[in-house]
Amino acid sequence: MEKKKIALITGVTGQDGSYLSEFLLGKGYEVHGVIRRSSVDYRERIAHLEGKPDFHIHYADMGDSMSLVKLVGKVQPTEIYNLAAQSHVQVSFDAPEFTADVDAVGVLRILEAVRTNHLEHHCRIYQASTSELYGKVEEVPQNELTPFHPYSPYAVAKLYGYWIVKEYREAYGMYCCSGILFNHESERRGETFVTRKITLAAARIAQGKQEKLFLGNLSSLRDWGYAKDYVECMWLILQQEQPDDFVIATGVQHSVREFAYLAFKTAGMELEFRGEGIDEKGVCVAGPANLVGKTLVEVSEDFYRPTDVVNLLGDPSKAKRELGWDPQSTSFEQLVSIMVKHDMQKVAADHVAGVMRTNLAEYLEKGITK
Ligand code: NAP
Ligand code: G4F
Repeated sequence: MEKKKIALITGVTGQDGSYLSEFLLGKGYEVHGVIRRSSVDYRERIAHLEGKPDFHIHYADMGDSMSLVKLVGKVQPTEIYNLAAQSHVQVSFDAPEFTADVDAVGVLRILEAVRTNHLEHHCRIYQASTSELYGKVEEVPQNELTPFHPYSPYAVAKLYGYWIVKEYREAYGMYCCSGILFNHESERRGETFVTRKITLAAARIAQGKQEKLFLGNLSSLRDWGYAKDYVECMWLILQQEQPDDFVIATGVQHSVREFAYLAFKTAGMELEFRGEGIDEKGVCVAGPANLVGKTLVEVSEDFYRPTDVVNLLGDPSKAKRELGWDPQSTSFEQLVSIMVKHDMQKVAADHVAGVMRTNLAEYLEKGITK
């Protein structure tokens, strides 16, 4: 009988960690997730998995080598998916040292935990690399050979992660790979990333629980895919004969403005964008009578970054060819629709906690939440 595959997932409470756990459980894996100790247990995304016989969670921290060494020794994983990170680009400007510790040195800690436990030839490692590595892009679209030009403390930290994985592959013959993933979103996306911030705001505004949405650079371009589709690639990358790095993207690009337009339209409000730069506004031109003529989207300097990555478009040809992965299985329009429909229901169900939500909306409006 084939030995059961054992996956260790760091960042299991995150968007990708939760989808990947579901995916691997479906494939018959024993799944072990790493959570960090906090005074409030935030496990909303994996609550439905707890109690399943093949799903286990453990405390450890990417900043604490000892916890990682002990955990890898205890679990004896056959595959590690290193998804844990301080993953917010704007936050990395406020907390660059923490970001470097978790997103750069954290990767090294995982690799060394595997070596310390003498698992380097038994355990395959997936590293969550990112399109942010291309940063101030040197060509469009970006593929596996495009030069990197990181453009935030987050991207610089992730660049170390990318290179240390490559180094351990060559120096020690380890099976470790990077997935260079472009932005992927979902109804589980953190609420301060631009897509989720927009879909939640559109839902709240449609239901009279928020007046306005403040955003930063509306012209920024992204290649947005659906997170549920992308976790399959993480797994496929570790099933190849030889370890290698892959760009995972849809190959389709849209602006933040286009995302907002479609999200508001899906929630029943048509926007017309007027003005430019910091003065640009999204005015409601069709929809509920009480909203027509109102400015629902404004630009705030609070959401501009000291340096911003503005032109990401991935070329997924290699993943398509070698992994047999379909980058178009969820279209941009379907993604926006999934997120808006989910958030319309969530906001409607949240009315019990209405006061709390209204306060959150005020925070969002005043620009406190990035
Ligand atoms: P996410 O939702 O922000 O999840 C990040 C996870 O990392 C959370 O589980 C978080 O735990 C955990 N974490 C943070 N610091 C930690 C620490 N010191 N020790 C242990 N765990 C820690 O991110 P995501 O969107 O799922 O992304 C997953 C990975 O892919 C990240 O590495 C991200 O940088 C990378 N990536 C994401 C995208 C994207 O578009 N989503 C694209 C390319 C690359 P808490 O719940 O306790 O905070
Ligand atoms: O949604 P974002 O914060 O995502 P960003 O910076 O692209 O990072 C995400 O994707 C990366 C992959 O490329 C991951 F590595 C990373 O972990 C994370 O998951 O911002 C997208 C764009 C930016 O250009 C930003 O300036 O949207 C622009 N934007 C405009 N207004 C805004 C806002 N971003 C945020 N978060 N909030 C705004 O109000």
